[in-house]
Amino acid sequence: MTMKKQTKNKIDCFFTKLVDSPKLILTFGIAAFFGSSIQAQNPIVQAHFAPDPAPMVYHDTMYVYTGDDIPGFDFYYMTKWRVLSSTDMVNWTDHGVPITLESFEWARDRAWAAQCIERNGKFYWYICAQTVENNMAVGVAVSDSPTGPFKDALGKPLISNGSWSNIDPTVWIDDDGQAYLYWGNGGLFYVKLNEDMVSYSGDIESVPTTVETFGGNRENRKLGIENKDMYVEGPWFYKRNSNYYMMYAGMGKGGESLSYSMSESPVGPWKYQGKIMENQKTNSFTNHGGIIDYKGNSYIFYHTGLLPGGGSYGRAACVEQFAYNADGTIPSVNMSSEGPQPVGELNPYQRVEAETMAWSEKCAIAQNDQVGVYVSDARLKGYLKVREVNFGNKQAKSFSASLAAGVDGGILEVRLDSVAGPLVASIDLPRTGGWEKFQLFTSELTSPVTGKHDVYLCFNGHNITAGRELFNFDWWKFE
Ligand code: FUB
Repeated sequence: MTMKKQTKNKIDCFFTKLVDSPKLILTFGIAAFFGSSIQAQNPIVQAHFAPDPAPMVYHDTMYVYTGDDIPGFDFYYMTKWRVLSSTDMVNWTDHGVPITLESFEWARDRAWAAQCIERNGKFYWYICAQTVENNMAVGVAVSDSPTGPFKDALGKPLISNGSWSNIDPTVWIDDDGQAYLYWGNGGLFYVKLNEDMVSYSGDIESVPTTVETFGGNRENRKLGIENKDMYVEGPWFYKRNSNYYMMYAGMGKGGESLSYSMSESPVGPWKYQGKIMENQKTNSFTNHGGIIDYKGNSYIFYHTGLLPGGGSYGRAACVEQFAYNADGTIPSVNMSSEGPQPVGELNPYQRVEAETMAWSEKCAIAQNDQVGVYVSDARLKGYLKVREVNFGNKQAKSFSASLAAGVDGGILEVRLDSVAGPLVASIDLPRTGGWEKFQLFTSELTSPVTGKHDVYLCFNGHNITAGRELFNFDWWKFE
């Protein structure tokens, strides 16, 4: 792992030089990638960092399990894991932080990549973290719900053998019911999980990462063998039709690519297929992805360091739609700011959590025991954009929102189709008795609303300085 850190830092520096200087290029790169943030859809969450996205589909909903980067440190300093969900692939609901390092008594640091899977109505979230013995281990938390609460299933790691390679678990249950857990940095390993999903049978198997199987490995590089790729870390194991796939972080020019291998069996032999996603000047050395089908489409999740304030240690989840080739191979996929097309609509006549949004600026996400997750720290000129809101022909006449403000002066404005679009409702907030004392406020609409719109919930205020917190926001609905 020391080697990993050194290697990463070395290449990070190279990459940073390549991309960061002159600063203009980076600014241009980010602007070009995001386009105008009004149009942008990637990264899927902007209120915080969310690296190492691991998708899971359950009951018609796409869930994405991520880490949480804390930029400002010279390493992957991470302390918690997050969950998001979507039913339309453009609006994402933030479910906050169901587990942290404290959830695992044996864990000390480095809350790194993880993946969750459902079996018999229980959800198993495989995580990796640094142990008190100072190596990396894989653990598992269990819950009755995809969003928690989760609890350490074992009170000790599931995979722990003193190695620094024990990171990035990925799990798949095969058609015959046999579950496989793969993981590994520098090398690729697997065990056969027992039906309880929290124990395994047999030995830990090591998978050869040759030029033929995974495009090569670190040893090839050390020997000076010319490779275009190699297995680095971040495996993502799954089966589709009769093919088994292993996507992983490979090595691109100046940073990690997403590469893949295929096999006719869950345990290999693997055949290297090439790169799906080259490192495309994402301002992050790593890439870490997941692939999944949802509502008849195929999606690849990955991360970049392009969110303002981000970088190699401030990464955020993105997603693209793609189609498999007829023979089951995966085409090369480009990163975009637009992301996928919507595959659903949002009903404004039901309670909509404020933390369900397609894009946000100048706000954060918080949670407490009373209301759960909510949008916090709304600041002047910030907003939430909610896409594909279908008012139908009912002629919505009023708008209600649950808001909290420790001091008055904040205004919540509801606009249609852009931050400068028609103002349809406005709530002038008094003090509610505290920043977590939520109250319901209602505003009549300036004119009835029908049809499909993007709704902008804009943060305004009376004579307020830009940095001041305006209000916290729990949920909204039209009537
Ligand atoms: O997020 C920390 C580590 O960086 C992950 O475990 C790796 O896959 C890489 O993304």
